Amino acid sequence: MPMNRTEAEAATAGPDAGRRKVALITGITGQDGSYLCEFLLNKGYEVHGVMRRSSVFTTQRIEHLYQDRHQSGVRLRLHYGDLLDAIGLRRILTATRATEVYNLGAQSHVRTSFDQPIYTAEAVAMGTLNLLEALRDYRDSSGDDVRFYQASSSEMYGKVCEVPQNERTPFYPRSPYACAKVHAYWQVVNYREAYGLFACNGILFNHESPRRGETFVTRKITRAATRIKLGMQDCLYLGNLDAKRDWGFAGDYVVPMWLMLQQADPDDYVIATGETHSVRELLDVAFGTLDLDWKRYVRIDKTYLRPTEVDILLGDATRAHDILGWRPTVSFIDLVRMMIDADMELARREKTLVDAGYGTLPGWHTAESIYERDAALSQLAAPEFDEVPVALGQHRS
Ligand code: NAP
Ligand code: F7E
Repeated sequence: MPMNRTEAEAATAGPDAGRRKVALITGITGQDGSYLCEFLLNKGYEVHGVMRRSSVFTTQRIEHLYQDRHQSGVRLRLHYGDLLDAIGLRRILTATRATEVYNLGAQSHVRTSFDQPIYTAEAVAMGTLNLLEALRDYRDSSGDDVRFYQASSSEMYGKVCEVPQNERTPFYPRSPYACAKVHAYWQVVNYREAYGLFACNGILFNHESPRRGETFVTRKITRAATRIKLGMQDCLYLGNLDAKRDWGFAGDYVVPMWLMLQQADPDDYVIATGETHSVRELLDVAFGTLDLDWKRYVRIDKTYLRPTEVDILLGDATRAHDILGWRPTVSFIDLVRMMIDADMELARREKTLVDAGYGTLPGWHTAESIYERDAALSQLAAPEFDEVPVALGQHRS
């Protein structure tokens, strides 16, 4: 009978209590990477992050955790690398001697994956394979025990075969992103079965936070609603308002990533809240919190429709409850309010600077930001998508 470990038990007991605690995170600059990094540092881990070289800073989400490497006792270190560079990943493994590897790096935007299918497949599918190969080689040559977490996605269920979805529900991917995630999922299972790698898939349903990228629908809505409230934006363009998602809080969802790697045996787990809500309901809560009627401000732009849509996602996380002892702590309404509060603070700062004639700080959105950038994007993308036989209300198959 395998021993199951909840968070409290895993932190204090068990045969692996004396293991070195060194984590390597790809995608550390992303939403989940930042929460996971925080969580692991609090657990006493030495954390190494893989980040891509960029001409601008991409470390805003981990700025509060960063320590200058010249200080003593530094436990967070960043390494330049890319999932497309297998040899670079192999070198980072040797240099860090990581005991747990969390693969969160990805081109993670579903709509964008229709514009960049090959790049998305390279980063998501081949990137995961590159990392698995680097890991297998590292383990075999060093003899060190390494555990691997893969950021799998509820998008793999796509045109869902059943509601709710659990670990046994068949996949039916509906985007280049989802197809690439299915490939990565099965590579992880195969490395576990073929090479005995301790490798787990976390099949995570949508999770959001104030750190969510601003082009995902939750953050796009909370950013716009707060800016509209302060008179800094006058409308919001969206796509399919009927889609339903099982939205949870990202801070909650990094806990089971770690828990999966503390179990006696590797396995795959669905992580979800067990509630689903439409984009319309999201609009009701977000704008309602600010005493605004979203119907006055929201317009439909078909650029944001997808050639193939995922209509409904609803997860059944019974296995994670029973085996990992994990449950979400933040409700849908509290999540949206948390994001509204954080974005209201951002909008107020933005407005203060604009009113004082200073524009905004670097990296912040100015008056010609989300609204006009999205409008510009839609002009670029519209002709291509005109040819796709989807229209509002007709895109469901
Ligand atoms: P995110 O905010 O978009 O972050 C993605 C991260 O991946 C960023 O740090 C990005 O770096 C990095 N990255 C992109 N391409 C890379 C490459 N070629 N090599 C190395 N790093 C690369 O995504 P997230 O919401 O934190 O999600 C984390 C992971 O969970 C992703 O794999 C996503 O597909 C998956 N997932 C997310 C959800 C969700 O609801 N959030 C649900 C299920 C699964 P830059 O900062 O340089 O762009
Ligand atoms: O869309 C609809 C859209 O882009 C949610 C990623 O983290 O979760 C995420 O993928 C829904 C879709 O997330 C707009 O059509 C309407 O039905 O916020 P999203 P996603 O596609 O569910 C999964 C689990 C992942 O793994 C992914 O990495 O909202 N929607 N209007 C819109 N979506 C966007 N982005 N923008 C709109 O204007």
